[in-house]
Amino acid sequence: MKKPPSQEPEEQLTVTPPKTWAAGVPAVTHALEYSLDETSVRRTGVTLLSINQVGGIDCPGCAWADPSPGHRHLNEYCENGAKHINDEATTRRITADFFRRYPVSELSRRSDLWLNQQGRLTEPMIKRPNSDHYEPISWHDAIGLLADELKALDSADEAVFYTSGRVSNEAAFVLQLFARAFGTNNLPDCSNLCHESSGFALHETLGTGKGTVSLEDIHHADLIFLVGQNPGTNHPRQLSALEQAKLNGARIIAVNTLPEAGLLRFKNPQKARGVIGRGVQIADLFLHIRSGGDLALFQGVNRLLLEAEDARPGTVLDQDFIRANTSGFEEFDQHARTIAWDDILTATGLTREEIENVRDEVLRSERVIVCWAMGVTQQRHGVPTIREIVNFLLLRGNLGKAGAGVCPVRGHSNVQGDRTMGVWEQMPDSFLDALRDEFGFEPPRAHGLDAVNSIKAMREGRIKVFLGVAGNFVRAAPDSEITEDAMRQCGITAHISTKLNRSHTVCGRTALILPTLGRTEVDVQATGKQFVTVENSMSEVHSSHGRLEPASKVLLSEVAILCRLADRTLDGRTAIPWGEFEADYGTIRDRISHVVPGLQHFNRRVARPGGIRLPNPVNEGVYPTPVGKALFTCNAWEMPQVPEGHLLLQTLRSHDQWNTIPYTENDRYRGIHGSRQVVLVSPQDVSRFGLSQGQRVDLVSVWNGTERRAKDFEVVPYPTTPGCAAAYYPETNVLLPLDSVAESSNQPTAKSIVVRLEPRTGDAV
Ligand SMILES: Nc1nc2c(c(=O)[nH]1)N[C@H]1C(S)=C(S)[C@@H](COP(=O)(O)OP(=O)(O)OC[C@H]3O[C@@H](n4cnc5c(=O)[nH]c(N)nc54)[C@H](O)[C@@H]3O)O[C@H]1N2
Ligand SMILES: Nc1nc2c(c(=O)[nH]1)N[C@H]1C(S)=C(S)[C@@H](COP(=O)(O)OP(=O)(O)OC[C@H]3O[C@@H](n4cnc5c(=O)[nH]c(N)nc54)[C@H](O)[C@@H]3O)O[C@H]1N2
Ligand code: SF4
Ligand SMILES: [Mo]
Repeated sequence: MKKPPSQEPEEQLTVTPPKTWAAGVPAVTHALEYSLDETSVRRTGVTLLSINQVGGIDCPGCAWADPSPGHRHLNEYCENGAKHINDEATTRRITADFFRRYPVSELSRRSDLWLNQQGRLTEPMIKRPNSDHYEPISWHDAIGLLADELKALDSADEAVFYTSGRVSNEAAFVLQLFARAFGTNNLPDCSNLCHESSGFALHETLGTGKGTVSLEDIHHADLIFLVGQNPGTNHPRQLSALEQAKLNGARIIAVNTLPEAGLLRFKNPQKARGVIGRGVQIADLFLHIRSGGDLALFQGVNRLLLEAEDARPGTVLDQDFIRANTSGFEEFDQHARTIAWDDILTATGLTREEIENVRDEVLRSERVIVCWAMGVTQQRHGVPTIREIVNFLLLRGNLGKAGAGVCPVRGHSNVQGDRTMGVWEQMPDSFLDALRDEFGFEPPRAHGLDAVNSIKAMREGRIKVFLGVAGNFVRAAPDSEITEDAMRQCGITAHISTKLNRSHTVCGRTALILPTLGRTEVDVQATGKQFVTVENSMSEVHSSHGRLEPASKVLLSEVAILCRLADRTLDGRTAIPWGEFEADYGTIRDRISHVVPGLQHFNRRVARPGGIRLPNPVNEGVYPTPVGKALFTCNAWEMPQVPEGHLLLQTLRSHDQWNTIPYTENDRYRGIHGSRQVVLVSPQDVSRFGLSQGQRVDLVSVWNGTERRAKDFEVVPYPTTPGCAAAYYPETNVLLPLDSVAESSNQPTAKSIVVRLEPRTGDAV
């Protein structure tokens, strides 16, 4: 067993020029270095070779899709996939001794990196009221205690069940079934913080919340937009798909506030030309946009397309498509022509010529795909921006045909599947009716609490029980200090987790750690070895089979913990066969077949190599909106108000982290090493504010007369758009006000925080 470090790392910041290409050999070497540091050679080999293979382990990293079964490489994973797998497969262990040694008060001051480095959790632990230590507890007592707390509530709505997209379909289905049979829709999830804006906008305009494209579509598109996403770091195998598209003649337009390495050039480590050659240029056009300017950009492009149609009627817009499949074109057309060019140019920071170049690329392309991620969704105008992207695609009939469509690029490996399984605080009545018919109980109909509203309810003392599954709520949520206070108001906080994180150290009066199997591990139940299923960003549902020996013999699977908890809490109040579900996950899938449209005969169909592709009605030419057509919309925006002397800060991921968990202090592609306490500022702003490289500053966010502070960051001059700054999440979540949310979706605006930089000497800039 490897020994974890006992001290926090003490490195110095060094800065080198940002990289201009992604992946290639250094990426592979780097992944192996990380693997071998964390695990043994044998465990590394076993896990890596089975990642993303038919009958193997689904990568627990991002939700990017796998090539079809006949087209997979022997190494069908990226550098970061290898890191995520090995972070779970580590041979380091946390035992009861660890918790005897470290009081919770000390653990709560440790860094996220250090907590994660301590290794896998191995046995259930409890922190009792008035104690500062976790101590061991049996599974029977731990689950019984949580069940008793739930049963003692005055209302089921005093409980909250948070989950991340790391859990399987089976665990997600069981979780939501339990919550609803118990009587609440309080099912906040990481999607509330991630692609909620996409779901809202797509539902409203297309009648379905999911992306419409497949990998094949990406390969055969003529033009692909990458808007507000960093594929080199966050979806590295997307670069292989983009490479393929380029070899087939596609053009790519990247829109970002940062010139990310993966947007510029890709060296594919699986191909000789990627190892020794210059690789493939990714973006043909790079638009260095101002933060939040994407809505204005697409409005500008749309207006130019309408004017091009005026000049050459019948040649630009797909009039037949618009007539047959859409509604609201006339209003949209009128509105689009009223938007002032000056406003578009100010909001985007681009020149008119750059936007005209986009129009020209579009006019040359029959099949267009727009991909986007957090740069778009985590904005005040995230929902209208995506609606405008839909307007853009509808104008030329770029939906419901091969090589075209919408591609919200999902984060967690099963975040889309969790929603399909009913993990959402606002599931429609059709789903709740199906649950009722299948299981014979009446699910609650009132919408539950999402992530932001859960924090508000906890703060007000309205939540007594918090159960977190597979995430790190305290660090993922905005306004860290407020969120931590809110958690401490709960009577009991419990977490089903694989590794130690900050949420375990910010406790209710009582706290439970319920350690669980990871996706890489063999899961044996009463009827034998089990597998689970997940759904990727392209609506493909397939199986994942754990291969490794569990980190401890004591671990239970997520499904087992949830089924036992449900059984003990509901005391036979429903006829749901929790024991059968735990013994044989196939019986859960049978019931999913009856509840979730598109998954009929789930067990039989998922056994096929490649699994099941869920139908998307848009690809059948069906738009299940209230009017039965895709909707054009008129979208208004206001410029974010950034007072003089302030910047718009985005909080983002480094190359070496998985969400709330940094793996190291480095961000290789951006040339930052040895520290995450950095703020990236454009050279223009560095000189405008009289700052210098390496200067220490506090970041102070201002919001409705209140201030929040993140202390002691070093300034790094970086080619971000002037007026915009960037710093890492979760260290800067303390700056993100709980009330600063996207319109309609209530998603925190993690890419748009108004800040000023205050030199540590105390003089404000
Ligand atoms: N290695 C690794 N992979 C991951 C994750 C991880 O933490 N580590 N997390 C997973 C998860 S859950 C998710 S949701 C995804 C996230 O994937 P991304 O969305 O790629 O992640 P972020 O780091 O948040 O980066 C957002 C990008 O948007 C850009 N941006 C910011 N503001 C704007 C803007 O106003 N306009 C435009 N056009 N661009 C802007 C930023 O410069 C950055 O390139 O990644 C998934 N994959
Ligand atoms: N400021 C800011 N905040 C953000 C974002 C941002 O860009 N900026 N991004 C948001 C986004 S997109 C997301 S998705 C959220 C992510 O938020 P979460 O999904 O809540 O956070 P993670 O960091 O993925 O959770 C890590 C923990 O999951 C547990 N875990 C890992 N694997 C397993 C498993 O197999 N089973 C179980 N039971 N537990 C497991 C481990 O204990 C680990 O410590 O953060 C959001 N918050
Ligand atoms: S691209 Fe995403 S799913 Fe694929 S191997 Fe990398 S992290 Fe895993
Ligand atoms: Mo996410």
